[in-house]
Amino acid sequence: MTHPFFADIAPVQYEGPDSDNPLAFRHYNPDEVVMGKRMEDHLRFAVAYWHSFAWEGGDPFGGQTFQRPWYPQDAVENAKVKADVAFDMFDILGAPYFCWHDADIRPEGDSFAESFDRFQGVIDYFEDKMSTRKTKLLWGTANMFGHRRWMAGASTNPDPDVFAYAAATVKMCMDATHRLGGENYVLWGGREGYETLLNTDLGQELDHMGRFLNMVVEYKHKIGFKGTILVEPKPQEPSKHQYDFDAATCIGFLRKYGLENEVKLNLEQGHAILAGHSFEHEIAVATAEGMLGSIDMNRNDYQSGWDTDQFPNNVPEVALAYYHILKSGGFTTGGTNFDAKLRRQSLDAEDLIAGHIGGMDICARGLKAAAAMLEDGGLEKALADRYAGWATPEAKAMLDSDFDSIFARVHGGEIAPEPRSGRQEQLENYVNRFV
Ligand code: XLS
Ligand code: NI
Ligand code: NI
Repeated sequence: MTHPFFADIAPVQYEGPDSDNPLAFRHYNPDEVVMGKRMEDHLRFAVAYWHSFAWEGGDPFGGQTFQRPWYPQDAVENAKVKADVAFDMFDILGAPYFCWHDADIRPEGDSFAESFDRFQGVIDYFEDKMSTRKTKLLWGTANMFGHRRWMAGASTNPDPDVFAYAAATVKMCMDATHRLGGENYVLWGGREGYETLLNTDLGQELDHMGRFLNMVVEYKHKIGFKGTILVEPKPQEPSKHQYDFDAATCIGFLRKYGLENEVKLNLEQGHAILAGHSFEHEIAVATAEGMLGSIDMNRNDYQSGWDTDQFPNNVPEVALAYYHILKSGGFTTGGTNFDAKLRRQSLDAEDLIAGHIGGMDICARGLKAAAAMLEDGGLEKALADRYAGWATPEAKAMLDSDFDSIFARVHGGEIAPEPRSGRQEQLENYVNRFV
């Protein structure tokens, strides 16, 4: 412990499902082997610096509710206090990874150069800590949505000076991610979208975003960064419409700009819900294209219509998400980042720990349920049965034939479709045996 903030809280241990200790893991047991791999290596949990340490409890109607020893955050010396407390929390949780934006870790300076120097100072401090601690960097990213300069976008800004500022910012963040051994670099286009088409040249903005992302990839290769470049879909908020709407939109965008072999997706539960999808839909779209990179695990409120970034607490939903992840082979460089924050009334140090324990336990239960379903093979078998017709030589040959020959077979009576049950209720009952 380097700071008294968490001094009353011991490192969290796995105590099993019967434990009534509120600060113990009941399901997340890092060393337990699931489908041939340690749970910690499957899930690859990360703590999000912004929600846990930078966000002060504000909402659109009121400001700061938290009181933390690293406030005010615009004081340079407090960045180190914040880092001390953050690394204490990583140790308490046994978190294998963390993630940051530049803006989370240093106060903004009066010029780019001043912000840069402050940022470098914190990265040095992180590097020093990381040399003796276990927590590694899952990904770094740039906050190009908070400051007023970004109000009309970063790479999609009508002002080329803002494009330039964005390029310099991303270079800085990629360099730092590379230096800290980060395993991915994320771009979430917070204001890469528009408020009104009345003042927006949508085609030009998309071209600029495509060129910018190509510059990211060119720079990755230039510096020898071996991590994965990820884009994070979200349909709206803060922009009315965001160009990275959902997984399918991003994949189309990446193909259009020749990036499909270079960039993968970081999918977030809450963003899937905002786009009108389920989380497993987004994951299935990405895995079908070989483009799943990493996930931002949280939960969105199903009524509110904005991004509530709560800790997950629904095992059946999480289980289906991990089912699709495991089915596609699991994470490589990616992981499970808790892009989740406390509620603004949850004031205590203990709440931060409890939020993460709950999220980690829910994910562990989901992972175990997903693994059990895969090992049992019931869904796979049902899928194979449903598509069995396509395994026949006639069906395969049909795909290489043409409409005229197919017409002849159908018209001649050789083919007469017989509808079969989709068995949805039976499959839902099956899933419920595991969750
Ligand atoms: C916001 C996004 C953000 C990204 C990183 O909605 O989820 O937190 O994950 O910029
Ligand atoms: Ni989000
Ligand atoms: Ni996110």
